[in-house]
Amino acid sequence: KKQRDRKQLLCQLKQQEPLRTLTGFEEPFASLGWKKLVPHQPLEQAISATYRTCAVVSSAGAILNSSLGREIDSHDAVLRFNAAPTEGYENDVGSKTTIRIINSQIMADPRHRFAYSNIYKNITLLAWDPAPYSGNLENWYKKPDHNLFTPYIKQRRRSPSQAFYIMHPDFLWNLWDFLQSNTEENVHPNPPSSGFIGIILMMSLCEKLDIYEFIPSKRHTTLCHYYDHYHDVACTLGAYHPLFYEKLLIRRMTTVSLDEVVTKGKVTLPGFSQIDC
Ligand code: NCC
Repeated sequence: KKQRDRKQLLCQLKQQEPLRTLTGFEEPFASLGWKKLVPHQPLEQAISATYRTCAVVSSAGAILNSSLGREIDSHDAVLRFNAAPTEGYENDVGSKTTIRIINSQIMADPRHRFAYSNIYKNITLLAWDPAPYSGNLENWYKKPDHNLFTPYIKQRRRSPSQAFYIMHPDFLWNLWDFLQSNTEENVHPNPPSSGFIGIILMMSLCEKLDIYEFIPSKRHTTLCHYYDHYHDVACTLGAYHPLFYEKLLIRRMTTVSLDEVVTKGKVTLPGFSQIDC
């Protein structure tokens, strides 16, 4: 079977169902009063205009000593993940954060101090939780992987003007389908990583995105995160998440020179608005 080429992959992505967050109009959320709880404007509209340039900053240990901070901050919007800090790491990762994608562990585990930490304030937040494939929302609401619903309600009440969304699980599984439909091997049935979700999110919000240290550079290391001391190669290659396949697929969609990937750890993708199919 012939593999899709770069252009075909980009078009397949652009033409699949667009980004979807919970609106509060779906059950059981509607009956629970979520129509008033969820921000009125959907995420795509809350962001006033499309960004021209965006940076996606992976949390990999390999970004240490990259001195990419200034370049990252020069983008119109910067996406970061989970508990990844900027303070103390500005030279390598920059200091600007526009959007943060958080998994439900961040909201459910008190050690992350979700309600208190400044890294979750004054930015757009998008949370996700691995609902079962094609599971219905009622079952997910009763039994999320980590309870993100209660902290979401609290945060919405505390800070109603903050743009804070929950990813619709169908969107996650569409991404998984995209991954599997372009991978020869069987992809294990776990949702894609926050990194992959973030790249696709930014393709719908930005004209051009630069992705840092998602495809490992020559600085690659077993150090899991640039901000802690834990070593595990699974952080880069994946265990629970199909991260290895995600990286192969993103690499196939980019045009950047080998030198840029290897020395900088940067690859570039066009936003959906720039792709003609
Ligand atoms: O590690 P994590 O991801 O927060 O990293 C964010 C994204 O950066 C990319 N990454 C990270 C480290 C690395 N060495 N290489 C990378 O390419 C990945 O794309 C990753 O998604 C997650 O995806 O949400 C994840 O979250 C952590 C953890 O829950 C949070 O950091 C909060 O502590 C997961 N780790 C565990 O559950 C132990 C991780 O599997 C995935």
